[in-house]
Amino acid sequence: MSDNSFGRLLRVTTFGESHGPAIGCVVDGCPPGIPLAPEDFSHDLARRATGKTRHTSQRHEADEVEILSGVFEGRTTGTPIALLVRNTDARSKDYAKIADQFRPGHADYTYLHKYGVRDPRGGGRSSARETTMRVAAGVIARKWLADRFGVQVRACVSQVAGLVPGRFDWDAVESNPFFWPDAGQVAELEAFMDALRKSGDSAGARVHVQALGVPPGWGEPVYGKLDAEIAAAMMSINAVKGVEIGAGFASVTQKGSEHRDLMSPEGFASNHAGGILGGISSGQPIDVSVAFKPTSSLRLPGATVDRSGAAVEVVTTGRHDPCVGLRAPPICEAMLALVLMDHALRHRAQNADVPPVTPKVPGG
Ligand code: EPS
Repeated sequence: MSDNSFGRLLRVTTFGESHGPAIGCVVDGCPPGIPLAPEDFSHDLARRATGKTRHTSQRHEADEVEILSGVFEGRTTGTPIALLVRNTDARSKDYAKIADQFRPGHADYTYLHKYGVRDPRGGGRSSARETTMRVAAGVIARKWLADRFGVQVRACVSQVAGLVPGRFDWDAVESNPFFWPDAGQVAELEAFMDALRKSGDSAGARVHVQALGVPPGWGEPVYGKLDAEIAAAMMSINAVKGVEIGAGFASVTQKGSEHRDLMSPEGFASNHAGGILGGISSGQPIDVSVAFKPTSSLRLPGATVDRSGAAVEVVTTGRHDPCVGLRAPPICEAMLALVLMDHALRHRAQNADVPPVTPKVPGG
């Protein structure tokens, strides 16, 4: 396994398994002088955590971050920042029965083909537990982006199965357990999730993640396009099956006259580009939409094979998310922030001396 790192100038490496002693990350390339304390991580880690409501996995982790290196007297030193979170509530016996079976739709099957060995406890490295460390690393990027550029990154759940918000209010998002932008639909979502959980099945979801205040110019043509690296970052999150930037697949049926975002000295008239033109940020909000598949660990019996190739029926018990996308907004925010910080540093390295040559069209 060699690709456990991402980013060029801001390089993040994560390690650890769901039922190992701990998970962790190393954030290398972070500029010095950023105030950083263990409590800075608490808010975003709690937003992502299991066990906060009945609608997620009931595993209860403390998710306390230990800063092992890279910080002295409360500030980053420019050396690698190592963060550790100990696993405190793993229940490996839940996995004993299926240790030699492959859950249909799960990475069990491909991990074993690839490595010839796998850690079946809690899905090992393929568990969504790993996303804890992405969120922790993302806290550093969010701080730096906000402090240096006023960039804000936010996300909401914009679809669960067939349910879509009746209205879109960012102020509602953090006040309900679904990161849902329509407070009037929370009761309906609760009823949906309760019925789903009782049925033993799972549902997919869509997450909308947005960055505000990104200046024009970030992104590296041709093979380091900002949208390409955002898409790769989102696709690296467990259970992600699709990513759209701006109008995304709706671009297929739009006419050019409809898709182009008209410009005037007052601003852009629309944002079908999702804030990225030619792989470079335009100064408009960066809009990304991410599709999460329905969780594959189901207590509903399903046909599969075991390690010897024999047909068996698999039943997965234990503490699983009926809709893993419900915990994904902080993960998508973190990945977007990390990609943006990496690109801000890359842009600074090459182009810090480029003077302003044309007025900025207000991005909105
Ligand atoms: C997960 C299955 C469950 C979740 C886990 C993700 O793990 P376990 O069966 O080991 O309790 O609880 O999520 C987390 C622990 C977390 O922190 O996100 C999976 O299969 O991906």
